[in-house]
Amino acid sequence: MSIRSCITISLVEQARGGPFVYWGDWQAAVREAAELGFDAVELFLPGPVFLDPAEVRDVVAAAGLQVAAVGTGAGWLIHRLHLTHHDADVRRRAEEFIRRMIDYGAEFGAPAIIGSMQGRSSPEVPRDEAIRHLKDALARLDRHADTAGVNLLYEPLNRYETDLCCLQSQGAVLIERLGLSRVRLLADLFHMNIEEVSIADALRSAGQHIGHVHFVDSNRRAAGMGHLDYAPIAAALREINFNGYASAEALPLPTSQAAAKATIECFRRVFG
Ligand code: LER
Ligand code: MN
Repeated sequence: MSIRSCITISLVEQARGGPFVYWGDWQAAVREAAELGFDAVELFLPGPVFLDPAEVRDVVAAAGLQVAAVGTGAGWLIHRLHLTHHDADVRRRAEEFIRRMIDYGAEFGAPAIIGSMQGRSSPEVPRDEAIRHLKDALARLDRHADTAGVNLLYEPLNRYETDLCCLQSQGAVLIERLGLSRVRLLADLFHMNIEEVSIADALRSAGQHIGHVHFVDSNRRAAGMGHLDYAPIAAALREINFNGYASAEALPLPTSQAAAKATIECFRRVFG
């Protein structure tokens, strides 16, 4: 198993207070992540035209790191777009935003993440209809990702953020029923701690569908700062031969630096 470490950097002001370790000065964050020994960074950007991909590639490569993934949640946070909205034009623009983020990530060979952009049911869109919209969009985005030569990460979220897929098994069913070739599951340990009967069993069952892990603790603080037991989680990831990134999507508490340091120490303890 060659599981690699990664840490999040957010440049989305509207997401302040959210679970991202580094904020603001992304170049300093990349350098600090490299000094601490991380393998990669995950970028949460306002959109696809915010940072020149060539500059990102240079700065990240100079630090000896990779871009592991790019988030798309700004489409929701800034533009109020999502894939299951009652307005067809909003759904169309949500898909277009994700398509452009897929292309942006492809500049680094990195998958885009669909988390909050999946949306949820509403009085106008009952859950079965919302699921239909989600399936249709995922099928088209899967083809787009394939053309761009990258995977696409789909993230089941906890019940307070979506009612579409809250379990890894529900995400796996979507992938299998639709025959998606590029979509992989994002296993966020914070959401899983709320929803799964057993985090380790859920990882084992989803198996090869898992493409990325949000490595975080029960309280959404850095790994090691809550009460998750990582030994069975690491054992399950080893069993399924997971060889992607464990990415710290965690609150910057007590500081970004302390959260980053705690994460890499926990990563080494658990996976080293
Ligand atoms: C994004 O990765 C995530 O975990 C969500 O909670 C964002 O809404
Ligand atoms: Mn997450």
